[in-house]
Formats: sequence, structure tokens, C-alpha cells
Amino acid sequence: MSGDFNKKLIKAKIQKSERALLSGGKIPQGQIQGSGPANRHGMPKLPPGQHTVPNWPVLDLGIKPNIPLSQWQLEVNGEVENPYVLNWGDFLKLPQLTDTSDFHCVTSWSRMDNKWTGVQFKVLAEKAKLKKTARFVYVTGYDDYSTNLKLEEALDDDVLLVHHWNNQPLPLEHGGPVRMITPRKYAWKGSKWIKGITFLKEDRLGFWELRGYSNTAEPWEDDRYAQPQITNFDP
Ligand SMILES: Nc1nc2c(c(=O)[nH]1)N[C@H]1C(S)=C(S)[C@@H](COP(=O)(O)O)O[C@H]1N2
Ligand SMILES: [Mo]
Repeated sequence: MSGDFNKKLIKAKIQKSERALLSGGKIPQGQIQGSGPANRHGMPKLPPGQHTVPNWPVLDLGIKPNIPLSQWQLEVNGEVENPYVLNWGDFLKLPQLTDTSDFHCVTSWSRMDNKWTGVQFKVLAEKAKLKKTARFVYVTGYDDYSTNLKLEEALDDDVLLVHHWNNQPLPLEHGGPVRMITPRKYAWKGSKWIKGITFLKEDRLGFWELRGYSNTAEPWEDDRYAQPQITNFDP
């Protein structure tokens, strides 16, 4: 499958993050102060350097895996007492939540007020019965994408594995049937086409975290880029 990756696109993104780092890690158009009413996280609704878009752009690695619901599985494992695999029916039987939140892409667009329906990450974590040693989370997608979070960040109330967006099934190009969303982090921290969640003792960098995106990824701190540890795509 790795032959299908859009290496040109990945290379261009790495180069962009390297250039941005040279200019201080901020995006070149400069700092725009967030405006609008404070959201429920006590922050301006729009993070610095972001602009809102009415549409929803699609970003991926050049692959859009099409997983039939009959074959869809989510595997949860690692530093847990109760590792498990869910099929589609199991997933829908978990408590479902509808929540409205914003989506901030590192490339500077934000799509505000998305109505999401899905399962809270923390529900999946509780079901797994975390060991005390679980401190980090590593998430993988059906396209072999990966990303990572601190456990406490992943347990935020608004971190969801969503299957509906604005009352419609999540479109394939946006990660359907199920993707993760991380409204308080840049959007690359939420894997589309989610396949696996592993709880870890130590942090493990994901696809973009290895290739020049910030590990902490704080939108309200304009925290976008970091020194890349890998500069090519080498699966
Ligand atoms: N599995 C997977 N998840 C992914 C990505 C990807 O390439 N593969 N791209 C990330 C990036 S960089 C962004 S900005 C968002 C884009 O989500 P969207 O295409 O729905 O806008 O998904 C993130 N999650
Ligand atoms: Mo992105």
C-alpha cells in the first residue's frame, strides 16, 4: 500500500514546515489575534494565525481507504487490563454523544461549529481499564497514518471518535466510517479512518510529529512546527 503514498505532497509539507521553522515557527502571514466570544475552553474561539472557511478542505496522504462496515474493526490495546477489538455493531452500542466544536488545520484554515456524533475517547479508555503505566496514546489509521497524544489530552470531553458530521454520515474523504477529532489541538492529531488505539508508557511520535509538525500542537500558542526527525517517506 505504501507505493500509493503521495510522496511529492508529503515532501512539500515537510519543506514547508522546515521553512516555517526558519522564520520562527510561525506561519508567514503573521499573528492575527483570535477574536470572537471566548469558547467553553476559556480561549478566543479563533486561534492566532487561523482564518475561517465555509467549506471543509480534504487533506490526506494520497490514499482514501474504503473499509466496508462489515470489515471495519477498532483495536484497543497496550497498557490496559482489558484489550479489545470492536466491530461496527459493538461500536454503535457504546454511549453516543453529539457535540459541536471547531476544527483547526495547521495550514491555517479553521472550520467552525461542526456538529459531531460519535463515542467519547474516554469511554473507550474506561472500557479498556487503563493500567497506571498508561501515559500516552498512539493512534493509527487504515491508511497507515499515525499520530500521538498525551493521555490527559486524549481524555478531554470533546475528543471523540465520530461517524456523523452535521447530521450526515462522515464522508469517506473526511475519514469515514470513523475518525477521531481533537478540537483543542491542530487537526492532524485526529486520525481519519481510525483503526487502532494503543496506550503507552512512553511517548511515540506519529507520522507528522516525526516529519516536522509540533508534538504538542497547541493552536492557541501558534505551536505548529518542530525540527523534523525524518525528511523522507520511508514506511
Ligand atoms: N488517517 C489519516 N488521518 C489524518 C490525515 C491523514 O493523512 N490520514 N491527515 C491529518 C491532517 S494533516 C489533517 S489537517 C486532518 C484533515 O482532515 P480533513 O481531510 O477531514 O479536513 O486529518 C488528519 N488526520
Ligand atoms: Mo494538516
